[in-house]
Amino acid sequence: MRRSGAIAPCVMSTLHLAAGSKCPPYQSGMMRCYSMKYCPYAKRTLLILTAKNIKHDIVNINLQSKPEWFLEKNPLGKVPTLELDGRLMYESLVTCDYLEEAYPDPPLYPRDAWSKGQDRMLIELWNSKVAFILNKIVTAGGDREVYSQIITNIPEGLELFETELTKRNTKYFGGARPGMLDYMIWPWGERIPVLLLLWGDETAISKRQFPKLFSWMECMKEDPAVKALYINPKTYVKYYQDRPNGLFQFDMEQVP
Ligand SMILES: N[C@@H](CCC(=O)N[C@@H](CS)C(=O)NCC(=O)O)C(=O)O
Repeated sequence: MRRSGAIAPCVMSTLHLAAGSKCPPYQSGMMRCYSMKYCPYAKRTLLILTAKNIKHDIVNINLQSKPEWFLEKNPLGKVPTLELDGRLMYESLVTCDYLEEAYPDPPLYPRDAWSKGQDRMLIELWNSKVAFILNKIVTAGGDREVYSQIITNIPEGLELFETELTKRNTKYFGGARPGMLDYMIWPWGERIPVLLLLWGDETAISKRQFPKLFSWMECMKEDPAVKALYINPKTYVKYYQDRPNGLFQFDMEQVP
């Protein structure tokens, strides 16, 4: 079974390209991912490309000023979008399932059909019970009222995953190694420590409440694909704090 090494199989990554730019030349046979550095959905696809060691390039898109050529590739104008020899595919879960089928090594879903269905179901559960809410909180732009209304809903979602990890009694949802479910939910796991820094609310989501999930987060940070794409909490905080002022710092360096 092949696992990704420490070096990400990304051969090129552009600054975020805006309207009026030219699409970088496409190299025949190369998988390309149109992305945005701070998009959790695009991160899903990048995690799978990296975990499966699929050689790819990344063309980053300025989502505030989308290039005309990008809208021709994806009428929804959203990242992630995959391109392979003139063919295009979008929607994070669709692209990740495609990558799993087209590049089966290492397998990221359980073999058993029922277990695979369960993992897919849990991804959907995370989408609506955790990801959706977390997206709202981190983009609340300092509005404490919005924050306090939404924060009460997150523990209910996280509780389901704490229980699931307890039931599975494994390091990762995928067992001894991260699987598709781990990678699909990680982009929001990476943002949980951001809440504390953004809102200074230590009690909102704590290790005491969610011991299994917190230890899962620590283990995820050791995974080579996660490490290669990791963005630290301080960098997210800077990105999210500037956003409400109309400053989208897509290209900023990581905050040390
Ligand atoms: N359901 C989509 C969501 C993707 C998405 O919303 N991406 C955001 C960036 S995080 C985007 O491209 N937004 C641009 C827009 O909506 O105009 C997926 O899973 O891929």
